[in-house]
Amino acid sequence: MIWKAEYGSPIATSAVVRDVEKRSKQEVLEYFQAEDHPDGLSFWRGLSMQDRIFGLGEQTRGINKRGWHYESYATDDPLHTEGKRRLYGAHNFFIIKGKGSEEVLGAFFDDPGSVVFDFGYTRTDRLQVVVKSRSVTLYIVTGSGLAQVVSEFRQAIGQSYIPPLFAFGYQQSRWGYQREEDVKEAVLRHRQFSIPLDAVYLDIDYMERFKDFTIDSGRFPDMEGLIRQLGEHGVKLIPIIDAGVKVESGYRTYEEGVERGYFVKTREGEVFTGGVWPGKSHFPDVFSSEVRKWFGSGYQELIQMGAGGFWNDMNEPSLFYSQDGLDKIQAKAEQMAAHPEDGNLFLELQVMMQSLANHPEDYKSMMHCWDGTTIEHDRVHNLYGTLMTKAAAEALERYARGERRLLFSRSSYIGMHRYAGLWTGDNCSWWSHLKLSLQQMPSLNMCGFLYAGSDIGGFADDTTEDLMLRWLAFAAFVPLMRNHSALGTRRQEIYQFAAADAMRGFVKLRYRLIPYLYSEFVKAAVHNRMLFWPLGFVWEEDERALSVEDQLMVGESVMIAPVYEQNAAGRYVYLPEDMLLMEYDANKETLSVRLAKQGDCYIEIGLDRMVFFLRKGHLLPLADAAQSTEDMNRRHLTVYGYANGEARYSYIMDDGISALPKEPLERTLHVKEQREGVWKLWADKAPDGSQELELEPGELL
Ligand code: MIG
Repeated sequence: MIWKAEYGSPIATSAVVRDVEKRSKQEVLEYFQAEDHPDGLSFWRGLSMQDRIFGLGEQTRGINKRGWHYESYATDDPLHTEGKRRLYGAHNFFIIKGKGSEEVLGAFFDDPGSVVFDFGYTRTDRLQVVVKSRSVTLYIVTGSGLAQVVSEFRQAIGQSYIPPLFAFGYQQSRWGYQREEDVKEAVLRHRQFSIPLDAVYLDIDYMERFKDFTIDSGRFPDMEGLIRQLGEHGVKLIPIIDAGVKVESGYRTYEEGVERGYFVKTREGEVFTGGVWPGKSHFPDVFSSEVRKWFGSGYQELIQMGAGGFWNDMNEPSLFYSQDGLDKIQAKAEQMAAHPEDGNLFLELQVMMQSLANHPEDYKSMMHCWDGTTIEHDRVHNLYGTLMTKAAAEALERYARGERRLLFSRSSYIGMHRYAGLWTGDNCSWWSHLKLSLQQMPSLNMCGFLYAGSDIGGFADDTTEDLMLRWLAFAAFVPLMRNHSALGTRRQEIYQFAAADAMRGFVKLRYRLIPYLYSEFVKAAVHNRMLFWPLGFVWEEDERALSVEDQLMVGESVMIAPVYEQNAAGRYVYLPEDMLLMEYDANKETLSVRLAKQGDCYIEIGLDRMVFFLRKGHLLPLADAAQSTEDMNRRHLTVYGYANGEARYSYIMDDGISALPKEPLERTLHVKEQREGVWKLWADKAPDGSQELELEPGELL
């Protein structure tokens, strides 16, 4: 059941696309007390000891969000430590699950300004949400179970973005590929080392002085040729686009934007200037559909050259500085120079420097024109990245000839999940961030974001070989499997490491998993389900399962339990039921299986091993490894099953690139064997019109 109540004058964010019944505020009182608060409109309710809270999409901390306070205010903060409260996205949906058979409650606070979620932080027995603007559409979702509440919500916000098949392949990126040769070399070395690869990325250095929609012809003399050449290796090229447009006379995007009044303005009606990578920059006012169309047309050239898609960066929007902020700092520095005896001035200057970026005053001085109405940026801050990405998605629809292309963004609001994915921004090469990535995936799925992933190996700081191995083993199950790292950090392409063989082994396992991952992904999108499930969402009556923070179900058949601690020789795993333990040896590229009993067990997992589990009664189709998705044979499958009697699996096989029909091609893998135990079977017959992919009798393991 889903319904809504409105407070103040809510903003139409387009997060929800289905008609939802509107009820009176009175009815909300059963779930939340609404009252005035110095910081906004407050909604609170008591928390019992047993209440668990899930959701909030891209945020810090665990799967159970209880015990901390979070804020939705999209922020470019590259240090995602435990004490942080804001990341790049704003995903205001959460679920409260009480003990036992109590009703499960979901709530979506639909407002694009600042919203604070105090989940038992100020008072451990209280949950409080404060909406700064005092205007919000509150959606109440109720149901008897966690999974049911999620799918009710997901239905209301519309079907998630489904990227092309190649987006499920392995992808290589590095802030530091500065020239065409760097890109070619990366691809070539993957091929030389037989490391499967489907995409390589361009970071800001391909542009001419960081100008959107330009190509530095010195460093990339023949972009179209490069894209063609990479294509011959089965590799797509994915360029970055930033939100800020460089102020430079003669630069077309700048000139046009100024001339037509397409940039964000100040309160005084001047064009707003903020400093980002290109130096002084203006920001396209993507709240207007006309501006989106114009900004989107900038993507056209690269789309037509054959770029595989785009990643939209810096769209919180991130501001390094504003002129105003710089002026104040300069004045303070001069004051300090004049009064060297006053140590306080130094501290004041230091504080000013530290708060120069993404300054609240700057966001307050930016103004948008939305459907003819002028609106302060701060009021709608969390929608900026979403609308920039909408411009790109609309451009892909116009120019990509009905093909699906890859698109993901750094900043997002619920609603963007319908046309793009996201990556979780600037993590670090820390073990804690491997765990964070695992915990973010199900939370993102609850909010509609299925196509997501974190920078493998970590973006900032130097990675280590063991971290890379463990991260790849986990990311083999993550839709966006991209190795990305920052300028100046240790190189972390797989071929840089002595353990390259084992790393390649994990990537090959990923390719074997693609038929399963793609099927589970498409079904999750079409049927409004999650791809990553915390165990408690599947075994809701199991109190132990409900508190597991470091294992996930991936789709219907597989449970993963990644190792995320340095020097660990293995880990404890909780099995809610008997399962088939599958152990992959990344050096030998072999899978072995054994039965694992319900309960807790310690499992040794060497650095070159990945252990995962197959649920009883479910099937796991695996392909043969391939160098790219283009080379994959998705009809030739090896199917693992742990069951007693018949089993079915609904398998998705389309061309992976054309726009998906509403009902994608689902075929059934049907195991008719009645033998008890663990099967390994083969399917390689084309379904010739029938909806079943026949399985050949296999071996009993
Ligand atoms: O201020 O384009 O999150 O992935 O490599 C840094 C350079 C700007 C931030 C992105 C990161 C990217 C980097 N960008």
